[in-house]
Amino acid sequence: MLIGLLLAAGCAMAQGGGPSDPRATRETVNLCRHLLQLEKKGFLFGHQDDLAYGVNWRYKEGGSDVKEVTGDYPGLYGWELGGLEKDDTNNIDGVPFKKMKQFIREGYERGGVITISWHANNPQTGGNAWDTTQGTVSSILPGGDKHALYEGWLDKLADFLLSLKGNKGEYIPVLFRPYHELTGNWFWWCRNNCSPGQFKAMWQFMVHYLRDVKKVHNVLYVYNTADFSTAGQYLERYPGDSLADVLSFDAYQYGDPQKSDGFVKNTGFHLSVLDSLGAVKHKITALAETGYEQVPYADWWTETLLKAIGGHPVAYVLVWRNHGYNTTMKHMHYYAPYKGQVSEQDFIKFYRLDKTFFEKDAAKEGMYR
Ligand code: BMA
Repeated sequence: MLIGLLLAAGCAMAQGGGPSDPRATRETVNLCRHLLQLEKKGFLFGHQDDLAYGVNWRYKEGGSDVKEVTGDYPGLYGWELGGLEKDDTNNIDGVPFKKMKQFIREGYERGGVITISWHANNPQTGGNAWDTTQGTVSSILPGGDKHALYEGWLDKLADFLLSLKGNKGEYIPVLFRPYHELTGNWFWWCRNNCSPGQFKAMWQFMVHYLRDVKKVHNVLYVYNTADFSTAGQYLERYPGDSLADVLSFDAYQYGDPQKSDGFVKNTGFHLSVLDSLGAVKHKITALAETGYEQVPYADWWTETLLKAIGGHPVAYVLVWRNHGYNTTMKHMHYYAPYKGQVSEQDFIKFYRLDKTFFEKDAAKEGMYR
């Protein structure tokens, strides 16, 4: 039995396509393989904070704007850990961590997939994730004066990840997307705040600490950039194939897609770079965050987003959260339609396509089997 398992694992490694963690749990290995397979047929549709709140509701049993429109939940759920490092009860967007864990379990048990981001505070200054004080990354590296503090944050992260268990006691696999949009200039881990070497060292330490010290083996690591212009630039801060499982980027629609095809063209270009890198490295590819705030163009789903994705083999596409009216921003902040929203009908069309996998399709696929 053991020899059989070892041979199977060896075989997966030889063919490529297995997770970067040689000790990944069975469900994590299966999820990794399935996502790679899925890319040939279509992609999971994801939504941030889907089960917690929507444009016109908050914490309602069974609530989901996506489900209200399509009759089905998204195939992928995005959750956010900002605030966990401070032992806050709620995350930075007001989601209680206790509830988040329940939502994660519910989505997983129905067959959905989980991805997690982390807008962690600036460990050097105590400011928020958008505090770009120079020197922060070097301060948390081994030997840095905030290293011990940061290790404590990783302890909390590990506790969270290891607390996610399914009905049979198995760990729930998570697509973890730390240090996201790393080619931007707006977070403390971004390109303008550290050298490629420092970024890689930070990533290497995190994975080593979670895997080897904390024994976290239910994670697929998502490498995630903002804009980039060449494959070389995309990979400049890539930590290595043994430390990442998904190649992804974030891209949003701004302006009117009927006047400019910039989003379709740029996203298509970025995806073509990921296609070739993914094929060579046997890595999953994804559009990890996207959307058009308030979706004011009625046909955005099939006429813009779908065209941007084109024939590119992406495993998932996630749109950001349906906050509703945002008092800080002083406008409506949402990315998925709700009942009565102008793009509702087009979203239903998008839902019905063979290549979009919402939760019922994901469950049929059996992402963890
Ligand atoms: C941003 C906005 C913010 C939010 C942050 C982290 O895009 O949605 O309101 O706090 O993401 O989720």
